[in-house]
Amino acid sequence: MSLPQARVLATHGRQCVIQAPGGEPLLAVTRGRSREPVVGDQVNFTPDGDRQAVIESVVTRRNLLQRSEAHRSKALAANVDQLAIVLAPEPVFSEALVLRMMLAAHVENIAVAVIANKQDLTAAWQPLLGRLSAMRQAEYLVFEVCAKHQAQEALDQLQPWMAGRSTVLAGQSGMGKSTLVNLLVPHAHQATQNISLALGTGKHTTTSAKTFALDHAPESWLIDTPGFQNFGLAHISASQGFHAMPEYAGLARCRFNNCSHQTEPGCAIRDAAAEGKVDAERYRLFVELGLEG
Ligand SMILES: Nc1nc2c(ncn2[C@@H]2O[C@H](COP(=O)(O)OP(=O)(O)OP(=O)(O)O)[C@@H](O)[C@H]2O)c(=O)[nH]1
Ligand SMILES: [Mg+2]
Ligand SMILES: [Zn+2]
Repeated sequence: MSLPQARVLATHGRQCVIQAPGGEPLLAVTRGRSREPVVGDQVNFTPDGDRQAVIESVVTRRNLLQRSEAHRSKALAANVDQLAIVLAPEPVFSEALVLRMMLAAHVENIAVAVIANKQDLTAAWQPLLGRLSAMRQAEYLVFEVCAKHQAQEALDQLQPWMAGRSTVLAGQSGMGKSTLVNLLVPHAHQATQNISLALGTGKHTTTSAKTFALDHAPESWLIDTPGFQNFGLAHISASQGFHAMPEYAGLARCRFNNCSHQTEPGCAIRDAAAEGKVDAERYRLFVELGLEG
């Protein structure tokens, strides 16, 4: 007999909220030594009384968006179609972190778009435009929105892109991820916070990943995640990283196979950056990652 399947909407340690197609959310615990579920996982479960369930197993994942330090990895979400990296001119965003998220997605075959938010901060917006154009040149889809004051314009841009897909919103704290969720999912009621408050206490307003169904199209899911200050890529090798930079795909090979793309003669990336064929800042950030192997 096959067990019913459900989607993991949220996790709190070994406790999860799961939902079977057409069903109500259930509070679930994992049995024994089964793999720890991640938001976005499909799990097989046994119903257990009113609104409760036991997770028996986790279905093999199509992909896993994660960050990792040498001895520790942190899963963000599984079975993801696309990652929306949310950035804004305030608080200051780090393009190094943006690049790290991009690579973590690419190596798992997760499509990436950038949502540049807080377009109303006009003075700070201007300097951002050059970077957005560099991202577009690298073939990223870039949305420019003002989630707070231009709701309909933001919805018009984002809803078609999110239709029928599972989208993770990720980015530093205070960029406006939860504000976007509240826009796209009117019943979400995700807490959002004043920037000075959030930074003053060093706290993130959103503390764990949570999935919402988008009503405007079937099979559309949105996952809000907590902000972060670092995003380790210990699980990504130098060569995987190279192949995860879309703008490097058409370049000639470097003279040396093990080129670190820094000082070696005949480095195809450095030459392309010097000639303006690829963005020099993204090249600098890529080398700075120091990926090995
Ligand atoms: N000026 C302006 N402020 C905005 C905009 N969108 C969001 N904000 C504000 O930015 C602050 C942070 O927004 P959140 O949605 O809580 O940010 P978050 O990315 O979810 O932050 P964490 O949960 O900590 O990761 C809030 O005070 C929002 O009101 C916008 O378009 N313009
Ligand atoms: Mg949030
Ligand atoms: Zn090179």
